[in-house]
Amino acid sequence: MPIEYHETRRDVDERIPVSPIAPFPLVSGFQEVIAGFGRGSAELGIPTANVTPEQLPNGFHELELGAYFGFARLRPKVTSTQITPDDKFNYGKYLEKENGDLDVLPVVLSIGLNPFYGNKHKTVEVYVMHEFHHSFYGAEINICVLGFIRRELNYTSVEALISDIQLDIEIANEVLKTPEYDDCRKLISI
Ligand code: RBF
Ligand code: MG
Repeated sequence: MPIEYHETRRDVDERIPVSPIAPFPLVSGFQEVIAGFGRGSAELGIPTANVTPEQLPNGFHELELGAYFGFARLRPKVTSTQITPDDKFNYGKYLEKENGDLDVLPVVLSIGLNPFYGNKHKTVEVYVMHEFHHSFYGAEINICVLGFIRRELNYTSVEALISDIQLDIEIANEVLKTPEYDDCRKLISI
């Protein structure tokens, strides 16, 4: 049987198979949410949770730079540190179960050097498609990567970057709701 693919939207789009194909699914295990450059929320309106690339398991290091999609699940980090509401690092103390913050949530990821910003080192960042009421630096996140959307690009304007990320998000949502991908939630649900 030949492999079937979802339709592509842009020239740069990779063909996404109707079911995940190796090396996917790739599960990260719980990773600490570190501080990024702060541009995600401030400049793009697309806040991302960054993790340390070197801490990720093997399969992640071989991934091409670009945009990916999958699911992720957050959990607060157990700590004896006293946390006040003004602390930047709250270790996920204010994640709310009732708001669905601890559910398996759809994500898009950027693995890259962000040529638009000229980073020197590779970053791995996750945009979680969910409305949080608080930030969660220092919490832990388990990421399940399910497919490659497109390679990393440079842009001439921040608007062009934002509109491509928005299309990445649309593509991810469309594919993740199909049973073949939705079923992968269980890989990180407990
Ligand atoms: N930055 C780039 O310079 N080029 C890209 O192609 C690119 N793709 C992205 C795709 C997704 C799904 C996300 C969440 C981010 C992407 N970014 C890209 C990274 C963006 O520059 C970064 O999130 C901000 O600089 C905040 O660190
Ligand atoms: Mg970030």
